[in-house]
Amino acid sequence: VDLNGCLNPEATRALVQAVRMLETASLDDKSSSRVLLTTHVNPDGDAVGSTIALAHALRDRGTTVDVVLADPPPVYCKFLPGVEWITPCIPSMPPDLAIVCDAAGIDRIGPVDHAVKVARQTIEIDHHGVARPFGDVRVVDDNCAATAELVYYLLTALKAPITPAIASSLMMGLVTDTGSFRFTNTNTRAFRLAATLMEAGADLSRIMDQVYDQKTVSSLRLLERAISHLRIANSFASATLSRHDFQQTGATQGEAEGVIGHLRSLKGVQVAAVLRETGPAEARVSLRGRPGYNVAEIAALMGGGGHAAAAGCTIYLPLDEAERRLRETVYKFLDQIKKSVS
Ligand SMILES: [Mn+2]
Repeated sequence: VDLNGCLNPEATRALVQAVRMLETASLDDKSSSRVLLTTHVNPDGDAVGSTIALAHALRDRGTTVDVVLADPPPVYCKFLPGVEWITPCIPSMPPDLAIVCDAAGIDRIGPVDHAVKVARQTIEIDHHGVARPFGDVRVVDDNCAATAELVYYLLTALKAPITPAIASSLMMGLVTDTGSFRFTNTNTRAFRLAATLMEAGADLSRIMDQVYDQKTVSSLRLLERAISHLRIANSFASATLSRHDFQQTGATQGEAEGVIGHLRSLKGVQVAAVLRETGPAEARVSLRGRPGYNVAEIAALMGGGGHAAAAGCTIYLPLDEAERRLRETVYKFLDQIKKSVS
C-alpha cells in the first residue's frame, strides 16, 4: 500500500491488516461470510457516507453486507444510492467481520454494539482525536478531515473501483465534516480527495443542494425559538430548545442541527452550544468552537466527546439546570485559556 505518507504509521499498518481481512471475507464461502457495517447514533453525513461507500465497494466485490444503524440517516443523505440498505434490525447470525465507522467508542453505536461484540473480528475506522479503542484493527488517524477520507484510502488499497455512487457517498462525508471546506480540518489532502471524487463522478451540486438548500419552515421556526432563548456572555453563546419548542414548531430533533452554526458564526463568540431537552432530566448538548478553543475538552469534562471544533455531550439534568452547569464549565475553560495566553 502506497499512501504517500497520508496516514500515521500505525494507521497505515492497520490499513494493510484491514485489507487482508476484507480480501479473506470475499474469498470465503460468500453465502456464509457476512460483514456488518455500522456507525454512531444520530448519524451525520460522514457517518452515513463512509458506511454506504464501504457497503457499495464490498457488495461490488460480492461480499454480503448488513448495514445496521441504530438511527435513521439524516434527510439530506436520503438521495444517496444505497441508503435504502440501512436497517435498524440486527441480523440473527453473528457477523464474521464488523466494521465501525466514525465512532469514538463502542458505546457510540447504540444497541448495534451487541452485534459488534459477537463479531469474529472488528475493524474500527475513525478520525476522532480522543477515542476509546475497541476494534481488533484500528484504522484511526485524527489528521484526516473525515472518516470518508480513511475509507477512500482503504478502498484504494483494496483496488476497489470508485464508482459514482461511492464518490458521492465519500464526498458527502468530506463536505459535511469540513463544513464545506471552512473548518480547520480542511487541508490540502481534503482538496485533493475532493478533486479525485469529482473525477470519479461525485454529484457535488446535488450534495450541496440537499445539505444546504432543503430547509423546512419548521426548522426556521425552531431557529426563531432558539434565538429568543439566546444568551451571550464571556464570548460564549448558548441557546436552549425545550420539548415544548419542538412541539410548537413541529420540528424534529434533527431539524435543530443547523441552529448551532448560527451561534458559532456570531462576532466575538468563541464557543457556542445548543441544548436540546431530550427527557425530563436529560439535555443533549452540541458544542462548536473557533480555532484555539477545543470544545472536545469541554465535552470530555461532561462525559462526552468529539472533535476540537465540534463536540457533544449529554447532561442528565432539567434543561435550565443543564445550561447553568454547562455555563460554569465553559467559563472555567475560557478562564484557563485566557490565563494560558496572558
Ligand atoms: Mn466524522
